[in-house]
Amino acid sequence: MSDQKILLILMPVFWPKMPPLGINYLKAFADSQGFSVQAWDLNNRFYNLASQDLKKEWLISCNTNLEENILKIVETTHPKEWRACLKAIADYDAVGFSVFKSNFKATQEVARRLKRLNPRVKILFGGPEIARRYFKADSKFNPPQKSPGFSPWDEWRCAFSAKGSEAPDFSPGNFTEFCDHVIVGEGERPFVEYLKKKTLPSLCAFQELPDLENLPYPRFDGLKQAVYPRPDAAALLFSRGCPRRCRFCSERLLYHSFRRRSVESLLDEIAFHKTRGVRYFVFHDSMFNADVKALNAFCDGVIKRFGSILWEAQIGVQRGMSLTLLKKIKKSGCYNLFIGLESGCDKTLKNMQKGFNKTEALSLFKNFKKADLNFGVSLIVGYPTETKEDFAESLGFILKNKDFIPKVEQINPFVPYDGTNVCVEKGAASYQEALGRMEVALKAFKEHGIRMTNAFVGNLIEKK
Ligand code: B12
Ligand code: SF4
Repeated sequence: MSDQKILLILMPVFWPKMPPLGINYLKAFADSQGFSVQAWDLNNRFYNLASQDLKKEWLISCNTNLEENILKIVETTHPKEWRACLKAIADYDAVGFSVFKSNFKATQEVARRLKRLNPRVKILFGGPEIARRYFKADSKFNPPQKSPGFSPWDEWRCAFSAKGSEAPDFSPGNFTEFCDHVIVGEGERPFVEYLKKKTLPSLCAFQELPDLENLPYPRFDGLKQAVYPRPDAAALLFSRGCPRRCRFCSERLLYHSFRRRSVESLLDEIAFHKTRGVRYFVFHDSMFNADVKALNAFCDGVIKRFGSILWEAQIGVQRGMSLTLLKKIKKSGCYNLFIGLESGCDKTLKNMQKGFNKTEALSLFKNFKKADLNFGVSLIVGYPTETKEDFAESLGFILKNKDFIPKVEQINPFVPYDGTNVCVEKGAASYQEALGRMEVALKAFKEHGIRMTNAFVGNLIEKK
């Protein structure tokens, strides 16, 4: 048991529709180790207080303007609530923030204020934006060189400058002013180490649990599902990481190793959610079918224990996805799958290191149709090696096979992500050209009656 008061926070702006997994997984793990910590979803709390117009803005991804101003907006529209909230946070001994690109600005600002209100409070930063900044500085981290009087910020900067790269940009302000410990990647181990020792190195990177077999799942103590806009839905994780190494992918950078939970534990979690009125199960795995055998066992387990449940997930084109398995997936209640196709051109697929070709993709899509499974594909246009001819081939593949591709779920121009290793070749499409290709594709999809998910069209393009 810790004698410290510990709080985990998710600041706005973030997707507000379901309880977030990050802080709640950390809480569940800490609880299982005998510690008592609180998890506050301030994103949801202030989303619920927002006006209808602001709520609409909240749902727009990459809404840079909102991301930069959200704290000001919250303070202006709900000053009393915000002041009380800040005061309550400052009363904790340690506060861990879950940091995404979309809440980075607000998180930094709150952390800075907390340090002013209570200089003794320890502040921890973890989450995907921290991982991105780690890779931005250097994908191969050098052990910090310690000398007396070194601050964590110096250690951090020194480690990166030793590699000749820039220190991560935590501007404005000095990092040490407001953050004591930075956790890159999976948080459970370093967080519990902090609870046990009341300290940590200034930077902990990729200290992963050896396996997730019986990883305690979030119980959302006392939290009513009704406070979320989708009260009948819950997010779940079967696995963390991805065994594939697609060049452009930022997901594969979040965890070093691919691990998954036991089927039994996942089924128990589903049973637990059913008692809370949850009907829709949304898997947040990077690649839900990375372990095809486990997927098979999951479907068998669902059918045996519940008959069927309503579920959706993101999968890859993968060998072993037999028609028998697809029919089982359907029988277990799957209502939608999101497939990372990315291109219909073999050269581009190879350059992306996707691990399959278009013939394999098409054969899987045809079997989806036979199994009556609903799905959509995601596409990237203007990948750095994609020539005009490659783009035409990719688009042609979608149009020719529209009877087997029910929906384009997501389409975006290629955007490089820190830490990924995309090779830019001579003659590569510029971002402007990529945007142009997206317009051409959208027009063609419309003309050919191909369905699209509007919210995911160009959703990685920064809105100013
Ligand atoms: C499902 C998902 C969505 C869903 C639902 C969002 C949701 N409610 O989570 C939807 C489709 C809506 C979505 C939308 C977007 N998403 Co999204 N999404 C995901 C995905 C696949 C899973 C999120 C999840 O539940 N993870 C599981 C939990 C357990 O992991 P976690 O939160 O990272 O927490 C762990 C660690 O990070 C760490 N940790 C986290 N916080 C803290 C705090 C402390 C103190 C410590 C010690 C540790 C720690 O420990 C936790 C447990 O191990 C992730 C990628 C991924 N595989 O995680 C992307 C991801 C979060 N999305 C991302 C992005 C960019 C977006 C979009 C902007 C665009 C898009 N099209 O994807 C929009 C933005 C929406 C919005 N307005 O906020 C990026 C964020 C990058 C960044 N630098 O912030 C990610 C990381 C994908 C990626 N690799 O680039 N997304
Ligand atoms: S299969 Fe998907 S999650 Fe895995 S590396 Fe490729 S793009 Fe990333």
